[in-house]
Amino acid sequence: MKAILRNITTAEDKKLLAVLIDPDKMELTALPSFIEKVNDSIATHIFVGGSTVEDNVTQVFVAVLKPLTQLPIILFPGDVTQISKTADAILFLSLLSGNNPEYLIGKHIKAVSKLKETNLEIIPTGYLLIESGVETAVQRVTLTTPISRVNTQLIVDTAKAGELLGMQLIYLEAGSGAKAAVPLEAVKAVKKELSIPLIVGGGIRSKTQLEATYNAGADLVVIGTAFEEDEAFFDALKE
Ligand code: 1GP
Repeated sequence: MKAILRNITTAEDKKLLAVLIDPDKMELTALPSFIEKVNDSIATHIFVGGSTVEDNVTQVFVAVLKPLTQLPIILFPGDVTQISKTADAILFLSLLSGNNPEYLIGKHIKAVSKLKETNLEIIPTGYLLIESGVETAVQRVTLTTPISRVNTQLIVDTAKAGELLGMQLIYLEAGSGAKAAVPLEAVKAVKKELSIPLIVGGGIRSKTQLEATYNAGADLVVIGTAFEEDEAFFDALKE
């Protein structure tokens, strides 16, 4: 097991927080001051990615970002065009909640030749989109239907199938800017079944919600929108 996955897997009670930066939503000029806030916060990881980033913008973005932080930079790509050599790792995501072969295995095949040219740590990750009230960008781009938020059994079985297929992480996603985050009941039920780390993201906007998500069993929480909208949220989390 390589360093970044080992660090997530062995974190035990240490609750991990990834700040998600979407290169499509942040100007390069705004990056240094934003990263200063990230470095000074409780964040443990930086995720970079988005559903609709223009071709090759991510490479430039990560090259500017890398010297600004000591935190591990993990690609969270919406597409093959978001692979950047300068990052530390990549979540090799398979969208297990949907039936679109392109997002289950198709894009992965296209990524292989690009990944061979990098030293990125590749982390196989089962990605589950959970219904969050409104249509999300992931849903639009992948043309898949999320799992019903009340169908806890299907969420658990899908996550477990991912683990049995050899995924190293499971990511429960409500979608960026989701109105409703992943139900805590689903987080609890999935955590009970899994022996690999659990990532939860989408629609988490307060310290109370963050703590509740950790208490339900998330090992790593991903937050993007709440930081984008109000950088004071970094300080609120420290209090
Ligand atoms: C989206 O889970 C992440 O992929 C983060 O979502 O932007 O709603 O925090 P938010």
